[in-house]
Amino acid sequence: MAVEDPLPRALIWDVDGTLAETEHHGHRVAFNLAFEEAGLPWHWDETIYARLLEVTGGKERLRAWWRSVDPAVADSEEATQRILQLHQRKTAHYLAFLEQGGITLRPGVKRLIDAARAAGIRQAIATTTTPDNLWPLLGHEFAPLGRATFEVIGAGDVVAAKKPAPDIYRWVLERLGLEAAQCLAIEDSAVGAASAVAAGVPVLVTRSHYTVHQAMPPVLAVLDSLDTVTLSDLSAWRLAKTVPYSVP
Ligand code: XBP
Ligand code: MG
Repeated sequence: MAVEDPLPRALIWDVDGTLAETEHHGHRVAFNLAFEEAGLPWHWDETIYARLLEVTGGKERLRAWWRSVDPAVADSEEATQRILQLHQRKTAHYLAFLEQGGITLRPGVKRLIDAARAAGIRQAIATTTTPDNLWPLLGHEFAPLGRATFEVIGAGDVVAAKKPAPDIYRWVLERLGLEAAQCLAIEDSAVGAASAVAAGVPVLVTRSHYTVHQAMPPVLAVLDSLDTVTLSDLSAWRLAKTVPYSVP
């Protein structure tokens, strides 16, 4: 289907790395605190974490790590329980960082959302992160509307197959009642962009701390920040790249 309107009907936002730089001083440090607390000799430095980010979802990331260090135990019931406990503690540490105001929106995000809203463009979220991680960020950074800034929020385990599977984008599209080509996804990573592309949603990439060197799938544009992006830019990119985005 050709893109008919130059402006998208909805923006679908990724969270980690896109709305905010949450991984490096946020999730990664929170995982390491949970490991220390549990007496585990694990530490995810920047190099290890960059590789682990290929696996989306914290629980899934823990399982992938466990398989690499102790494959005989990693898929046991005991490991499953341990992963749930570690993930709960990691979430608590991450929430503490958010409450302390240590994680804020990336440049240009709020301005673009405000401009889009003023132009009647709907806002949604498609993320693999745990919903609890969202509420303090949205409450602080999008006050006074808070989470109501986003009409549809698809997060965490609402779909079984996380990014790069298209499921979370399909879940959000269904609730928006829009077709993929009518929307624009904003992502920071190759796995996130692949998820949107697989659902047929055109993508704008704003690269983040861990994704600057990643090779991206076919997207409208790859930027280092949304700082100077305008609604006219969004229209121009969408019109220039009509052909690859037929609905699968
Ligand atoms: C990024 C992720 C998340 C976070 C951790 O998701 O992979 O898993 O690293 O979140 P996105 P949880 O970029 O799609 O927002 O530990 O809560 O799963
Ligand atoms: Mg991301």
